[in-house]
Order: sequence, then structure tokens, then C-alpha cells
Amino acid sequence: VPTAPEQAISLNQIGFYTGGPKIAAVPVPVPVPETAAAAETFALVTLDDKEVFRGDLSVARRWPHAQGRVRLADFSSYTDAGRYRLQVEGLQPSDPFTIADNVHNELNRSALKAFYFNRSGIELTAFYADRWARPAGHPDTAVAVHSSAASVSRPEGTLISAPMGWYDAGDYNKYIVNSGIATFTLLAAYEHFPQYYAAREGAIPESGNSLPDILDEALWNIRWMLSMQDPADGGVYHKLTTLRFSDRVMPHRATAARYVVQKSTAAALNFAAVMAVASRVFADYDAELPGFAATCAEAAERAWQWAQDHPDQPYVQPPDINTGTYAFPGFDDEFAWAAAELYIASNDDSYYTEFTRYRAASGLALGVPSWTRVDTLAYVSLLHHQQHLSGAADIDGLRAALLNLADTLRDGAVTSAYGVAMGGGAGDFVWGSNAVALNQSLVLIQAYRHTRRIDYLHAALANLDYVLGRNALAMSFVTGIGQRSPQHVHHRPSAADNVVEPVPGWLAGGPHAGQQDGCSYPSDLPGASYLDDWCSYSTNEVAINWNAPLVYVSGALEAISW
Ligand code: G3I
Ligand code: 9MR
Repeated sequence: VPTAPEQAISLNQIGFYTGGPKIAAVPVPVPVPETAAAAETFALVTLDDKEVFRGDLSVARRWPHAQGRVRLADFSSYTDAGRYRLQVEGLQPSDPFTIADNVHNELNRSALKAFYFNRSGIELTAFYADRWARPAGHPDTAVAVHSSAASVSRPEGTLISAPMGWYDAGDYNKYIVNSGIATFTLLAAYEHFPQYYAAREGAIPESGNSLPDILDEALWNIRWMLSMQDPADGGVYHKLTTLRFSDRVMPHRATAARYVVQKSTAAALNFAAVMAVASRVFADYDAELPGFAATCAEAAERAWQWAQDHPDQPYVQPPDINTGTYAFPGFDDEFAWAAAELYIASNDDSYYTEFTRYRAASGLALGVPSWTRVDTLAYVSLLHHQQHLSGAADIDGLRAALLNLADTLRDGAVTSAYGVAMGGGAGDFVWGSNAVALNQSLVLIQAYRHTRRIDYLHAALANLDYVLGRNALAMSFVTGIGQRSPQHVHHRPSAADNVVEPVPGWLAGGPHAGQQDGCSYPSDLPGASYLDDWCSYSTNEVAINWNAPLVYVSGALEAISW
């Protein structure tokens, strides 16, 4: 019998590192029993019910984003590997979990594999895709130029080839802005932890070639992105899409005509940033991919030039199209990010000048990265490459800004009822809130890498615990991971494939009180407004930009030894 969330002990459903923090959240029963005193202690028990550790519960605290109060159970000092449950008198015991080294390796593999499952233009064979094998969909070799994208050399209706790439999410369209941050995040995972990814092979058709799988996966999308640049002027189409969202069918059954739509400043700059990163990452693979790094570098510069000539061309959805927009006002953050990546790739100081100019123009303190806020990614890259930069870069200033953001997040984790940074910021429960948690972790991991201070790492892990179960729903938000995970994600292949289990490795968007889909939710509170139903595209869709920080964070925590 499933336990109601307000009765359930909530914890990372995979488990804990032997040498790491181990914390669960225990709900305070409502109403508090008047006769019997509420439990003051918790027990860690083996699966044959032997108690191996007992500890005191912390004081009860209210989390402002959900009903009720919780107390924390901290058993960090217990370090024996094994399978356990947590018990608190008066509550159901927790689901079993593991204490071990490398507890998040399988999660990392699965989260990266999700990108393969969303590939456009390729058959997924049973050897790689198991039960989720499917025919190829969306070859995208004859995509029409939409009226909004017509130019002299490519009038409306011109057919271009723009194959490969990942479907964005639960829909089958491909959007430059969003695949930009997703691709960057995978490339950053590789750049920051190359040994970890070099040793992880074997999941995709390219496994066994001389590139790590994570780079092969990123290449699938980078090749598509390159085809979205108009060779005539260097501008980049904002998206490749059908006119409306398809029905709930498998990819090969969704055959409506596809279009490349309007060039935009955001698309050009996202593209420039990603291609600049790709040019330095793939420079090491010139033997395998002759000339590819140089192609990326040139594409980046041309897109940057186009944006110089079109510095304020927002994406405006044409009236005949109703798919995702990925439009957000203001391009200072995109300019800053692209300038920084071009600076790192070229060591040309004028790009650094542009980076500082656009950062100052935005007037914003550094924020958690998202598709609407990409300037933080510039800091991540600049600090990672600090040893190789020219004297122009103000390393101390960059570092101070990043640590300032990380300190706020870490302090939020220390004072939060659940012990997590997630929920400390006013805008944390946006559409795709689970990715906010993981991008907060990504920032905290940078702070750890540049200071080696363990409190940053603990806060980063706490937010991963949050998406894996230490939350107000007491569930893991990743398909196929943990005992209670989403079964009915808003993901067309998962809904249409006649396989009971959803495609594995996908992070659901997470709690968000917008309820734009009109489904009926169990709670209106932002941290609990979530529905595991196809209906709920505002909380239960999956998306590449949400999975990418799951890959980054799970891999980083594995690569760092506890
Ligand atoms: O900009 C406002 C901000 O000023 C305001 O304070 C805040 C309050 O909610 O809203 C902000 O805008 C939000 C925007 O995301 C940026 O965060 C919108 O309300 C919100 O509706 C919008 O949600 C986006 C959603 O598409 C609808 O456009 C999500 O970020 C985005 O992840 C999602 O992406 C979709 C694609 O369009 C289509 N493919 C699936 C994908 C995932 O659901
Ligand atoms: O399925 C679509 C999903 O991928 C998008 O994120 C979402 C918001 O743009 O829209 C979904 O499509 C819905 C459409 O907007 C309204 N009619 C119902 C569709 C889902 O069944």
C-alpha cells in the first residue's frame, strides 16, 4: 500500500555514499498525537530488521512550499555499506536504500542514455534500447523554410536538410536555445571530469569508437545545430518544428511537415557559445574528426557576427505556429556567454571586453543557470579555464561573484526544513523546478572545485537527494530510478510505446503551481503541486535541458571521491 506523502519518510531512494552525509526528512504527524508523545528518535535497520544505528530527530521545521512540518534524521556518522531502511515509531518504515561507494553511477548512465532515447532520425535497436526499441522518426532531410525565415538565397518553401539532434522534451520539435544549454552542460561535464567519462563506455551505437560516449551523444546534437545556420549570412534559425504539437504517437507516426522558423539573436548567440565550446573540446579529436573543431570555431564566429548586426531580434511566434517559443526578453546574458566562450577559444581580449560590457549592462547579480539565464555559464567556463586565459580576465572578480551565489545557496540549505538549497529562492518553483535544484547543485559544485570546501559539496548533494526523494512528495523524480518514481510522464514515446514502464532516465519537470495545463492537482502549494499524469505537461514533462544537469551533477559527485 503506497504511503501518503505526508506520512512517508522521505530520502534519496537510491541511497548514500559510505563517506558522505546521510539525511532523511521525517514528517511530523498531523494532528500531533496528544496522548502518546511523538517519536524523538529514528532507527537505521538492516533488511532483516536488525537495528544498527539510532539517532535523535532534529527540531520540527515548516517548509514554506508544502503542508506540514518535518524533522531531519541524520545518520551521516554510520558508514557501513549495505541495504537498509529507516524506522520511526508511528510511521511506515522507509523504502529500502543502499549505503555504498558509487551509488549514483547507474543514475548517471541512465540520465545520459535518455538523450539517446530522444534522438531524431535514427532507429533505436533492441540491443541498445531494450524494450524501448522503436523505428526511426523525423529524418528532417527535407525541412521547409517557413515564411518567417525566408531570405533571398532561401525563399519560403526552400527545402533544407537538418537531420539528427534530440527531440526537445515530450514533444518532437528541436529548439536551438534549449538544446544550446543542454549541449553545453554535457560538454562541461566532459571538460570538467574527463577521466570519469573516458572510463564510461558501452551504452550507445558509437560506443567503442575513440570518443567517450558523452561526446558522441553531444555530437549527435551539435551536427544538427550546425545545419541550423544559414550559410549565406551566419544567422541561426530559432527552431525546427511542426506547426502544432503532434498527437500522442510514436516518432515515426508523427509525420506532419516540419519547418525551420525565424532567425533570432538568442539562437545565434546560443549557437555561437556552444560552437566555441565544441571547437576546444573536439580540438583533441582532430584525427578522428578531421577539421571538425575548425568548422565549429568558424561557425561560432559567423553566428557572433550575425548577432552584432542583429543585436535585438527576438523570436516572435508566427500566427500559424503554436509549438514552444523559448523566447525571453533581453539578450545581455546570451551576449556575455557567447563572448566568454569565444574569448576562451580564441584568447582574443576584445571578446573579454565584450563579456564585461554585457555583464555590466544586464545589471543583474549572478543567478542560477537556466535557458533564460545563460551568463552564469560564462563564469563556469572562464573559471574552469583560468590557467590558460590572458591577463585581461579578472579571475578574482569572477570567482567572488560565483562564490557569492554559491554561499547564498549553501546558507539556504543550512536553514531549510529539508536541508536543501532548493526552495530558498523566490523563483525556484518555476516550470521545470527540478532542474533549478540541479543547476543550483552545478553552481555549488563549481564553488567546491575552486575552493575544496566540503560544505559546498554537501549542499550540492542535498539537492540531488531532493530530486531523488527527500522532498514533499517523497518520490524520486527520475523515471526508472527508486521505488516511487514517475510512471506517466508527458513524453510522447513513453505514452505511445505500449511498454508499461516509461522510457528510463528522465527527470520530470517537478512541482510548479502554475497548473497551465488545467489538470486537477492534489495541492496548490508550489512545492507539492505535482501530478504524475500525462495531463500535466507543466509538472510531468521531461526535457533535455532538465536532464543535462542531472548528468552533470550525478557524474561530478561520482568523479569526486567521498
Ligand atoms: O518571465 C516570467 C517572469 O518574469 C515571471 O516572474 C515568472 C512567473 O512564473 O514567469 C516567467 O516566465 C516563465 C518562463 O517559462 C520563464 O521561466 C513562464 O511563466 C513559463 O510559462 C515559461 O515556461 C516554459 C514553458 O515551456 C512554456 O513556455 C518553460 O520554462 C519551458 O521549459 C517549457 O519548455 C517546453 C517547450 O516550450 C516545448 N517543449 C517542451 C518544453 C518543456 O515543457
Ligand atoms: O505536448 C505539449 C508539450 O510538449 C508542451 O510543453 C506544452 C506547452 O507548450 O504543450 C503540450 O501540448 C498541449 C497543447 O499545448 C495544448 N493542448 C494539449 C497538448 C498536450 O496534450
